[in-house]
Amino acid sequence: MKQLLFALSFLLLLAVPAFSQNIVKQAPAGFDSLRADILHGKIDTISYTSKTVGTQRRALIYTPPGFSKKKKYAVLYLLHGIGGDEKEWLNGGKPQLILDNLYAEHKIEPMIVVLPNGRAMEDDRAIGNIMAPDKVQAFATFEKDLLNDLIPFIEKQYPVLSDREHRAIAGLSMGGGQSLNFGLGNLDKFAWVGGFSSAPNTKMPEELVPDPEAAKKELRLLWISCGASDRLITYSKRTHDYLKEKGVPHIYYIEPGVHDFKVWKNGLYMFSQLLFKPVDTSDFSKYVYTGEGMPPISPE
Ligand code: FER
Repeated sequence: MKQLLFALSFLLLLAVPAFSQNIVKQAPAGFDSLRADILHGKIDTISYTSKTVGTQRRALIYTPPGFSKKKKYAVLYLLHGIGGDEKEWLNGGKPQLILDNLYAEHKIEPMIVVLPNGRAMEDDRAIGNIMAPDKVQAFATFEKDLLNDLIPFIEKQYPVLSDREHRAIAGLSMGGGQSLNFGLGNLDKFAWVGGFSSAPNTKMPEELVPDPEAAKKELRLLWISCGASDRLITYSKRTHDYLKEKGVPHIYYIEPGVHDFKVWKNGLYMFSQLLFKPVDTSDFSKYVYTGEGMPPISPE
């Protein structure tokens, strides 16, 4: 009996590393540190005419290391939360360092990242009562600004591939809700969609994905992640539950954490590595958090 137990625990010891090798890991320490020994992308501020709002509107744009006007790039539209503006990711998330480091390790495809201001109204600053109804409404209005004003501007001014297969949208919180709403609502425009800690502006699942068969056919990647201790997790969970019921492939990644940039930066780190590459949906089950601080969550 003792021998049997010994043999069994030995087998188990062998099995644990083999199992965890199949799990996609979170961002390692240093993923967001400035490295002096590598090439860096560039951040510029752009200004575009918005017919939707009737103003000139600002956005930031990150062009990757080695950017050349002679090449053509895929584009990721990366959206901020309710308390932020086009600079929120830059101030809180250091996306340029995360991406620079991933390029240095050949882990991502070349892409331009556009950081818009997702509050489409005349005064789009994150001041006063950020929860005021007109300000919240402006996050929905941004769908028109994005599709009719910003995307055409980017495609005119930058060397980008303009088909849906080369256009992604992702965001944090209000921007996560926007990404799910706009991405899934415009499958002819976006093949890659990600919501990090998506907010209550996320449409109800039946409205978000009224035609699961179309979503299955058109989406290359649908990413939904959230911190396990974020009180907004219900919006990700209800979306995941519906998608699972309807058999729409997606990654549902729950990690320890709250409603903050630790989760969003890791979301960008993991999501960006999947973009604009062949996708095997059978790999989606490898996105399970297995580190300390949380019991493993079944991908079911
Ligand atoms: C809300 C709670 C949170 C809400 C929006 C948020 C519009 C957004 C949070 C964020 O973007 O960080 O009730 O309603």
